[in-house]
Amino acid sequence: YRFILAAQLAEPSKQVRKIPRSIHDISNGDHILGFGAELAEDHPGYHDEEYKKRRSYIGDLAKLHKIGEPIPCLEYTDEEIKIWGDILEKLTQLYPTHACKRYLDTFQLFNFVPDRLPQLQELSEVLMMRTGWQIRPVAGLLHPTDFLNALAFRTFHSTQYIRHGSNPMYTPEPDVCHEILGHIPLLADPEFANVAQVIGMASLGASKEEIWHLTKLYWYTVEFGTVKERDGVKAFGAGLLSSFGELEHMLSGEDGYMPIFEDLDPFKKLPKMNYKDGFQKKYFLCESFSDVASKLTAYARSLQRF
Ligand code: NLE
Ligand code: FE2
Repeated sequence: YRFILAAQLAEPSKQVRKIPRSIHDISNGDHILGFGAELAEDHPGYHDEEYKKRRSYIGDLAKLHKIGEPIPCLEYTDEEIKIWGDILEKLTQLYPTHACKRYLDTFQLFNFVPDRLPQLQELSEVLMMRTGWQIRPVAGLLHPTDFLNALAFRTFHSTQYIRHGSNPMYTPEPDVCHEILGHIPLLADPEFANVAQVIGMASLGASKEEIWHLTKLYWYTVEFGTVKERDGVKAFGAGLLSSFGELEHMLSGEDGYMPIFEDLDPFKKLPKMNYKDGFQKKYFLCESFSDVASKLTAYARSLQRF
């Protein structure tokens, strides 16, 4: 996957992108990276024609979606609901000991149950009421510029297909379980929701280098961030909170090596992101939730866009 991403991130031409003035100026279909229609050979769903068909169908629906219209309801199959239910059950066993307090608080707002895979539309309505955020469906991993820019308009791009059933404990790419269990709860937290918007605002009109740095900051916090709490290290990153394999690994080093924890300095050069090689080897650790918020805000403000 990493190869595909690297190739696609090397911008095809030096075209200058217009700075979006509203969410309507951002396309959810023009710049989909990797994972999209074509699955790489090492993807668990590569040999599964049914799976590929289902994903394209769901992805095509996302491309047709217009801002302001309700997100289409998907009728999930029993197989898909079972994957969701298994993941939810495993994760809810780990959350009390592995998830940060803020997440535990917002998670319970949603009353997720194993036998029903929630619809993005109803989750978007909850977010709209609580923090003014909306969800927009997307076919796959969006180019970082579009993805980050949309955060400025309190819009979160979310996939709607589910991961392949052969490896429910971990997937390298976003899927609907990652979005719903990883991202949506914390977007209902007013402080977190504001910080996410601030990252987005900093990305409007940002140079390629600035976008890269913001993407890494996003990656090491919103996706894989950890925070100190009285009884130990807890996860607030969505990539951890949606993967019971990685969530366990974060604390136990299950698969043979203990991860390293490092303090986050948003002004320092951050390590290369690891999309492909499984669990992260290093996590960035923050003192508290408000420490994360003030660090990200300080960096975003330093770009002087707002
Ligand atoms: N590894 C995560 C999971 O299995 O849910 C997804 C990460 C997406 C960046
Ligand atoms: Fe994510």
